[in-house]
Amino acid sequence: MNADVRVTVLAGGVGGAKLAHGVQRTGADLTVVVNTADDTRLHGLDISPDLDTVAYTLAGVVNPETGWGRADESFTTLETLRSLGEDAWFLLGDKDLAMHVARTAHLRAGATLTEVTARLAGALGVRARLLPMTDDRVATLVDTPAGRLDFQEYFVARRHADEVLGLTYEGADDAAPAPGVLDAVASADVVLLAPSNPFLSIAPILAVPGVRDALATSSARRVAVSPIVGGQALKGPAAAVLASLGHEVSALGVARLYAGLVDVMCVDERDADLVPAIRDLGLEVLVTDTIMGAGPGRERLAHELLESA
Ligand code: FO1
Repeated sequence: MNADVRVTVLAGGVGGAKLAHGVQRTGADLTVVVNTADDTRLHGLDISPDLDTVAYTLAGVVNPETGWGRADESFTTLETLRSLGEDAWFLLGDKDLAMHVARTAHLRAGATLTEVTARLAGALGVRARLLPMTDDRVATLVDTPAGRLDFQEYFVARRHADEVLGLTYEGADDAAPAPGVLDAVASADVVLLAPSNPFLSIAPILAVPGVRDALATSSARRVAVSPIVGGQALKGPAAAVLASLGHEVSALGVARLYAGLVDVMCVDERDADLVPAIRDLGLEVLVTDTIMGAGPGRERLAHELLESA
């Protein structure tokens, strides 16, 4: 019904995937620009967790309990790796491993991440454009009291329990936006900043040279959805990271980060009291139920965001 409305979603993992799924269900012409600074290499394989989370979600094959990985998964290969003495701490299912094997093979043969992503997402049946933020290597490094950690070491191996003292998006300054990314931000009708972690998911995308400017000067209506509801993160360490980096843990704290980059801040009904302060930042505010459950809830939120735009 909205096939002529071009919507670009800036997304990290699970929250970004759910919102993109909602937009897909509205029938809009969807492009998703995905964080790749969580990417890692394990067992010799190139793993792009956020790209895969979005692809699996849009294809309808994601594990509904975790929001990442595949549904109806088995772990025979991982268990066998462990029996061979390998340190297999990152849960890679057998079906999921096939994705990493194929990605790694194509990258080693000289394909770009953009090309491999289009090919694999297409094979899964995804019709939306799925774009990595860059084809270059960018890595989020997390400074903690235990030292500097690779992202997945911080996030999965140590269960994001360490205090975050600082973040570095290594390689970002020298990275180029992937083909299509700047155009998707500059010339969409609507750009949505998903309720993903502002520092761990959205900031790495904005750190790729050109992306922040493209968003700031885009002709699109730009709407950000707060990942903080009632002072708590919807998922993961967003609240802890905001607090430890000195930001207010609220939708207002998130709005301060995005002021100047978006037109509209979408906050949950529980945060309606923050509306005047967010308006004072020069932002319009959409107040609604931002909790996305399964498909219908995602589509409802996407409809409201597109209507407000
Ligand atoms: N998250 C976890 O908490 N534990 C895991 O073992 C894990 C494995 C995993 C494998 C493939 C994949 O695509 C994602 C995976 N995730 C896992 C999620 C992922 O590491 C994070 O949610 C994102 O990087 C943060 O956006």
